[in-house]
Amino acid sequence: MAVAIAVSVAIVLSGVLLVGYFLHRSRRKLKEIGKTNQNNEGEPKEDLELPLFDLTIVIGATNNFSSNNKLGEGGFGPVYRGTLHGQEIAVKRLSRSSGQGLNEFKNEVILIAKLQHRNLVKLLGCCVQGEEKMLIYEYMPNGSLDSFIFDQVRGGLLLDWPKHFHIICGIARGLLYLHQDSRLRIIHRDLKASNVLLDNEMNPKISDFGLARTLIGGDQTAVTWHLDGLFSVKSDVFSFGILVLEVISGRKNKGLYHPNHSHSLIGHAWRLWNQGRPLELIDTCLESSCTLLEVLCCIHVSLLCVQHHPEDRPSMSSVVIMLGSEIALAQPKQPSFFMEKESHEAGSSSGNQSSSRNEISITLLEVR
Ligand SMILES: *[C@@H]1O[C@H](CO)[C@@H](O)[C@H](O)[C@H]1NC(C)=O
Ligand SMILES: *[C@@H]1O[C@H](CO)[C@@H](O)[C@H](O)[C@H]1NC(C)=O
Ligand SMILES: *[C@@H]1O[C@H](CO)[C@@H](O)[C@H](O)[C@H]1NC(C)=O
Ligand SMILES: CC(=O)N[C@H]1CO[C@H](CO)[C@@H](O)[C@@H]1O
Repeated sequence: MAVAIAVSVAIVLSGVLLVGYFLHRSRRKLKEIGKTNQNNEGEPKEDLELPLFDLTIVIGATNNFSSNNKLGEGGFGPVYRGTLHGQEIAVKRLSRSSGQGLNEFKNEVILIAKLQHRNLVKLLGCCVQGEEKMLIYEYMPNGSLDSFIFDQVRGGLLLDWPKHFHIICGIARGLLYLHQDSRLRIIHRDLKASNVLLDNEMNPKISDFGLARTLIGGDQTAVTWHLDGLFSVKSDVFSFGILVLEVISGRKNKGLYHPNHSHSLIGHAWRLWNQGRPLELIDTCLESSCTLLEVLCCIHVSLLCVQHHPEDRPSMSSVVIMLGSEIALAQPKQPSFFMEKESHEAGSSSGNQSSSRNEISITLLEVR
């Protein structure tokens, strides 16, 4: 009897002790997690609204902006690759000339950071210190679209037609989000192959949206808007049309196609369309993998997008619907050769991004 009582008391006691021990341990663990969250340098300081990174952290992440870490040179300044807590980042170091005040800059970045869509490059935060203004983005391991589509080997071997089509549809959805579905209304104004980045699964993500406001400020953007009526959502639709033609043909819009005709991809596509042989536009390395109905639909939609009169061009919501179904489409009217010259002289170039055109082709943003 005494033994039985002693044993059961011992069992109960050890049970209580065990529970107490585990409770204590998990409490301590929670505390530790809390501590690392608070103290870890490099963590964003104001994690609620705008992650603000310290300059020393960014310098550490990018090897003090070493040339080895440089990814490229955009119209707004150089872009560096970096590593922060094991996560890869891309740091856009904005040109110092922008006259934007600190608070305005931060406010704009807060707005832009709220734009989130799987076909937009994610803005992680910014770094402001002295003269320096930087934007910190998620890193896109597969670079920009132009390095694939204008390269026969990389484009044809690594990306078959289904992937090309996936990329076209993704860009359309990202643009639709900017134009209509986001809380802000954004006109990109510089959509081109080098501004479409690819993640590790080759999903397209639009970059450089919303930069105009962060650099120039809302008021001045509004002035640009009034002076230059050409820019509207329909000019983005136009750029999208060119981009689709480039993706299908693997050629740049500004290339030379025929000595006796318009020297552009649009002119080339328009001629082939009118001669009833649009499929000749397809990049030869895509021919074996392509679905003719999808390619035809893409060519048709792109010609609708580059029509001369902006009011004839479809909205991005129509474009997304047209790409996703087999509905009958309207016959495209004469494309705009003027616009094409105007806005794409320097466009779709991967090599020379420092040309002046990029610096003024900025993004328009209106608060709804
Ligand atoms: C980073 O580089 C700049 C100029 O290249 C230099 O002045 C500065 O001291 C460097 N900073 C660090 C932390 O190495
Ligand atoms: C271009 O036009 C010229 C004269 O009009 C003609 O002789 C030539 O064959 C044409 N070139 C092509 C490639 O059609
Ligand atoms: C890039 O464009 C600038 C200005 O248009 C020009 O001065 C420069 O030579 C170009 N660079 C290349 C590599 O084409
Ligand atoms: C086609 C291509 O280059 N794909 C690469 C994209 O990035 C991932 C991750 O870095 C690579 O594994 C793929 O090979």
